[in-house]
Parts: sequence; structure tokens; C-alpha cells
Amino acid sequence: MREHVLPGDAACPGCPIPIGLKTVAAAFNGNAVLVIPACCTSVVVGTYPYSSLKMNIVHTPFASSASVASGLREALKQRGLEDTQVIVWAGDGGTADIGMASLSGAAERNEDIIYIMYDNEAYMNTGIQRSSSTPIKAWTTTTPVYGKSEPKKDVARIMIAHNVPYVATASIAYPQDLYQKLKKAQEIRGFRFIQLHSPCPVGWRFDASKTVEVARLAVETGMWILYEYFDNKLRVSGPSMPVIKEGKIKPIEDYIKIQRRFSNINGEGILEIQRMRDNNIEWIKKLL
Ligand SMILES: Cc1ncc(C[n+]2csc(CCOP(=O)(O)OP(=O)(O)O)c2C)c(N)n1
Ligand code: SF4
Repeated sequence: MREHVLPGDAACPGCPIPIGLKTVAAAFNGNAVLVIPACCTSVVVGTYPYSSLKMNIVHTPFASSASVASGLREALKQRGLEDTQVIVWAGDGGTADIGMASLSGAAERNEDIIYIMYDNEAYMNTGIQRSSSTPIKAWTTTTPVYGKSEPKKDVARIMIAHNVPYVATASIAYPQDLYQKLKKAQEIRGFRFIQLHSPCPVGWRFDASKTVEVARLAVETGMWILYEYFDNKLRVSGPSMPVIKEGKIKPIEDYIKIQRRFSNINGEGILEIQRMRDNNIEWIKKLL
């Protein structure tokens, strides 16, 4: 993977993006075209000929990534390049908000593409603005001081409702799990969606050395649940098994207190987050 993800990129220290990109490059051995709408990754990988990612990249306008990917897929098919994967790599702002219409259209048409939403839960590149994927009570520069009033939009669930062949959630704390999911997605044709939880030290206000720890705590506290959905079945992934199957779950305070974006939260706010987490777990359990 070193051949594809080069050192010396423009990411902030502790950025989750290179971890995700390394795993993608390893899973596809570089045989992919990455479609990237405006986001931190546009800056991290840079533009030709100075790109830090040695893969084919198409930088797209914000709202059109899934449409551009659909067109690329068709063009590659016409040239007999069926094995080259077309992958959208987009942030939560570009996916849950601005790209939602083209994403929904591509999913409904069952386009033969892989869509990866790396979810750092805000618009980081333009200065930590709230997205619809920002969790309830989290601070951003466009939320009240006591945090966001609305709950996180569940894009993976929206994709399941589109009846696409493959939907998964993943985390940068578990690259092997992500790798296996990318390999699974590679075996399947049609629309595939992966939502990758990606804690951002700058926007979430934690020390740059703690990115993987924060990501792991999200899973261990049940705030982020890893699963796959295919053949009309939901399967919980290994790292989330203790939470879902054995009820082994860490208190949400372990996750919340390590990040300063929740520093103005009170007891009622913590209970509200806990209710959301418990509802999510119940939803997963009903589908097992
Ligand atoms: C149509 C349009 N509106 C706004 C922008 C400015 N812009 C560039 S990156 C960005 C934030 C992207 O957020 P997200 O998709 O969550 O990715 P992140 O920056 O967090 O990696 C915005 C608003 C733009 N490039 N194009
Ligand atoms: S703001 Fe966050 S996601 Fe963006 S480059 Fe910096 S660490 Fe990475």
C-alpha cells in the first residue's frame, strides 16, 4: 500500500483519512478510480502531478459525485475495463447533505459503483460546520454552545431502504474489518455503500495521538455499530459483537469525555445521547 499512499501528504497530524485511503488502496491494489468531491481529502491528496495518492482520481463538484461515478462506470464498461472499480470517496457533508440527491439516484438505479462515506461528522475542510451527520449535542462552529439540537442522520439506514445489494458500516479503528468489507464489496456487482466512522482531532477537539482510541471507544460504547447488510440480512461485525450479543458495553461518558466538542453537555444531554444509542441497538437487534 506504500506504493499507492505516499508519505508527505497535506493532512493534519492524527487525521483519519490516510488510514482509510491506505486500506482502500490495499484492498483494490490501486486498480480503482476514486471520485472525490470537495472535502478535506481533496486537500490531503492534492492535485496532479503533486498528488499523494498514486491512484486515478477525479475531483468533482460537490453534489455530483455519484452521477460522475455512474458515467465513469459506463465509460469503463464500453472500453472493456469491467474490473476497474469506480469508488466515490466523500465526506459526510458531501454525502448526507449536498450529494444526497445524486447518491439516492445512483442507488435507485443500482449503479455498479462503491460509495464510501468517510464520516468525520462535520464539514471540516471549511472550518467545522455542522452537517446532518453531526451527532446530537456535539459542538460545531454553526451549532449553539450546548451542541446540535437534532440527531445524526443515519445514511446507512437510508441506503438499506434503497434495497441496494450491499451496505456496511466500518471504522478507521478496525482496518482489517474495513479491508474485509471492501473485499466483500468487490465480489458483488451493483450499488455498494460503506459508511466509515472517522474521528477528526481538529473538529472533535481531542489530542492528535488519540484518533484510533476515540474511534475504538465509539464502537465499545455502542455509539457506532459495525455491521453488514446483504441478501436481505443484517450481520453484526466482530468488533461490535460484545456490545450487541453479550451486552458488554462501556459507559458513553468514556467516549464523550475524551472529546472537547461535548464539553458543554449536562446530565440531561448525556441521557439523551444514551437514549439514541439504546434505540439504535434495539433497531439492530430487531433485524438479527
Ligand atoms: C457547491 C459548493 N459549496 C460549498 C463548497 C465549499 N466546501 C468545500 S469543502 C466543504 C466541506 C466538505 O465537508 P465534508 O463533505 O463533510 O468533508 P470534510 O471537509 O469534512 O472532509 C465545503 C462546504 C464547495 N466546494 N462547493
Ligand atoms: S480537519 Fe480533520 S479530517 Fe480534515 S485534514 Fe484535518 S484531521 Fe483530517
